[in-house]
Amino acid sequence: MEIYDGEFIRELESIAKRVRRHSIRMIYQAGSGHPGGSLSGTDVMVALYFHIMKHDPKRPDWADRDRFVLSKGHAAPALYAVLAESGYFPVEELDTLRKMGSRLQGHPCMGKTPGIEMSTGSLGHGLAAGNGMALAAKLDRKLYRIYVLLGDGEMDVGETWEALMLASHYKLDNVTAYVDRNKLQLDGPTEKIMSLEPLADKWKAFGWHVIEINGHNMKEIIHATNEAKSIKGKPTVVICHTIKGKGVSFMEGTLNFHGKAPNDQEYQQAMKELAE
Ligand SMILES: Cc1ncc(C[n+]2csc(CCOP(=O)(O)OP(=O)(O)O)c2C)c(N)n1
Repeated sequence: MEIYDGEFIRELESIAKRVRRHSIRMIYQAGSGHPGGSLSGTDVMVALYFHIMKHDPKRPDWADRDRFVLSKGHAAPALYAVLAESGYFPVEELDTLRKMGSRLQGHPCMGKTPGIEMSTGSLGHGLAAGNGMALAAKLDRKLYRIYVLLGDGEMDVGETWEALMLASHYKLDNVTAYVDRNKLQLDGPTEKIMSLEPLADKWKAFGWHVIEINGHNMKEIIHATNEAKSIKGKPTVVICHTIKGKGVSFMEGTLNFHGKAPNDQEYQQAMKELAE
């Protein structure tokens, strides 16, 4: 049975391209930001907001909505672009990224920006926050689900491992974590700075159901999430193999654009590559 063929997947891919263009334009105009991790996490966020999640941009505080936490908060441009494309606020507002008085600060701020569920940016807290939301859902007998996107470098933060233990201890099967496994962090490869492998075995040992996918393949993201929804009694992690800077040739697989805006020439080239 293949219900995700053709048009539907192409539409998601086209939204993802648009989101990538927004991210690059926003960072270029702001003169600062994190292109690499925004581009690698884009496809998961697009699949979540444009297919998987139950949410209503007109009612960001709807009690039964699914919740998304961008634990790797520096990828905020991609999340803002996804929220704007969904209808949480005008697309034109994206051009105010990192400006004084803007609702779109360098890292997500709850209560300030419609659709932002948790303030993040200081790495390591997102999964713990998502666990809290998931426990609340269980206590209130609500069916909403929690989705959390983590960076792989972010997993160096100890609090993440406490959150892994807590989620399985409390059988939080309403939590799905995604690890943006682009194998690069701020200033080097993850395996050189603080090796994570065997990463899947570690999540398993902490009591999680583990799925590994190509994190740029919409079908795989959707199938993995459907599998996660069917798993009872334990949380699921989807380890998403990705490419830092995905979609812009000279940003792909490099540390150079972890936290640096493109210059004029790089911006023109990137937009050319991301054109429809
Ligand atoms: C607690 C904390 N320490 C350091 C930083 C600075 N910082 C921002 S992004 C980053 C690297 C994160 O790597 P990863 O999670 O792999 O991000 P990605 O490659 O997906 O962008 C660091 C160290 C931070 N934001 N928070």
